Amino acid sequence: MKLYTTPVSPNCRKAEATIDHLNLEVEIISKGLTNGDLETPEYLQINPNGAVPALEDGELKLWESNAIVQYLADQANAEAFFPRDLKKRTNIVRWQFWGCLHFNRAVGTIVWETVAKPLLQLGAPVQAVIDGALDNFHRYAQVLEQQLDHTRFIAGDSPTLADFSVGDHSALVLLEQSQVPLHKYPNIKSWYHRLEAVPAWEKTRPSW
Ligand SMILES: N[C@@H](CCC(=O)N[C@@H](CS)C(=O)NCC(=O)O)C(=O)O
Repeated sequence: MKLYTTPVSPNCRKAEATIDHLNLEVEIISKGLTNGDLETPEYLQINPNGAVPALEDGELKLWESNAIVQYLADQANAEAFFPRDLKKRTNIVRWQFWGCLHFNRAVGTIVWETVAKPLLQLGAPVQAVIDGALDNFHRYAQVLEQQLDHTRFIAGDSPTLADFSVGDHSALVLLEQSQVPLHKYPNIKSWYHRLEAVPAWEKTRPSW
């Protein structure tokens, strides 16, 4: 298998950490985000969206990071990480959808403005965009905060795909300049730190 990634991308970290966590043999191919690498005809054959991550396994060309990590977990028969039991699995998938559509979208917008844009020299943060995303962040953070009242990770006391998916922005969020108001959500803050201490997650921490 081959995984196409780029440094500092939360979606790519999620896939790389899953590979490491499950001890899978996958060739990692690094692509530039802004140098045209993702727009070549060859790469668009792999991911017509011109985005990373993308996975190749023989004839299969798979894009969308949550689909990729589910595929990887099933390759590894990772019962604790992505159970085949329908109720347990659906719970995890539910959090992945929720992250993608709600929580991570809010978090991603905030850290894009406050961290990624300055880092990539793509212009100054736009406060109105940050404020709009903060409204959504508060709405959905309450849900996660409550979920983490009694468990160390989202779906229980050990990490699952739910944590790798919902927590994929951890490194950016935990930077002081991120402006993500974690002081109001102590469970989420502790959970982000707990996730950062999972060996596979630690190993894939971006270097700035
Ligand atoms: N929903 C997609 C998002 C993929 C995505 O937007 N990746 C970013 C890097 S985090 C990217 O490749 N951006 C380049 C671009 O959109 O031009 C996923 O989960 O894989």
